[in-house]
Amino acid sequence: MTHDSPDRTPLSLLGLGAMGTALARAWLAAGHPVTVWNRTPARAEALAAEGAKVAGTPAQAVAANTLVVVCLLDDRSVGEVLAGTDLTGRDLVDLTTGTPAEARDRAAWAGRRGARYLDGGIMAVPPMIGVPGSGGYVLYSGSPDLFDRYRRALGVPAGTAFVGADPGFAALYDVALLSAMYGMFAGVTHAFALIRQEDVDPVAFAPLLADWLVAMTASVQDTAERLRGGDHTEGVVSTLAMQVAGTPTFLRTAEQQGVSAELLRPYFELMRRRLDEGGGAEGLSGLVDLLAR
Ligand code: FVH
Repeated sequence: MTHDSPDRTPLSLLGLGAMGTALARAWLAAGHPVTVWNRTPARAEALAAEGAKVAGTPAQAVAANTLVVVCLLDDRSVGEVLAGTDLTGRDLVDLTTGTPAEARDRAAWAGRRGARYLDGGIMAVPPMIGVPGSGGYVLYSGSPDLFDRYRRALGVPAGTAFVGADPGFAALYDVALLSAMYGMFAGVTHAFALIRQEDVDPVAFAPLLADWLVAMTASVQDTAERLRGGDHTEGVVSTLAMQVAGTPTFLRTAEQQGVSAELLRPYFELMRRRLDEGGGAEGLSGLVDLLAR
């Protein structure tokens, strides 16, 4: 295959939930021969009409192609679905969300069955799949050879980012990114709750909130630099002592607005603990070490 020729690597895809279906559609649209299997066969019907071959069993799907992609509910369902299949010589790409430990175990499990393994963490929702410029991408870790071999095919549904030979890293990065997202969602929930008791239009408030969050993202890089350098006081402008002193205002405001502080309180308690341990001159990066003990 030359660099310019289209990549039409045939593949099998097991799991046709919302994400699996979107993946199958993207590969079919790009001209890849796709064999699909799903526990509930009806979910394969529309794809068959779009050109997919439908396998009757997981074993048949695995036998059909060297490249085997699974996108199932969880790691347990991956084990169940692949249990009766012959993975010898197969290149297994697992796009099912799981923990780093599950990914490492699954990689070893696949290796004992004669397969090479690449784990994937999908940073996209189904409508972003197969849409150039959507911003969606998939984190990959595990066999670098496998990633290089299938780089172009894997790049069809979404962008790709290889994050290391340790098969657990894609899941680690995936969960780390999503955990940060939930922290942001928690803050957004509290902010909207605060204004909800008043005559404030949430739609008018939203751009202020979104812009503020974007402005604050600079703190991510600052935190990373301090973690790498090992000095949590380096270049700190807003000290932990100053920030802890301000927390009663946040709690009193919540109380006055009739809003539960249950989302804020755990973070404030962590800040207080670090301050009590002598971290008053630090920024918030010191909380990472406190949490990671
Ligand atoms: N959808 C999303 O927004 C997120 C985006 C980020 C990545 N996640 C992960 O992707 C995996 C698949 O997600 P999904 O959206 O396709 O999930 P569902 O629509 O719920 O489909 C689940 C499929 O798994 C099959 N399945 C479940 N349990 C079993 C089992 N024991 N044996 C065989 N198959 C099983 C299910 O089959 P069926 O119910 O249609 O028969 C679906 O094919 C997932 O890890 C997300 O966390 C998606």
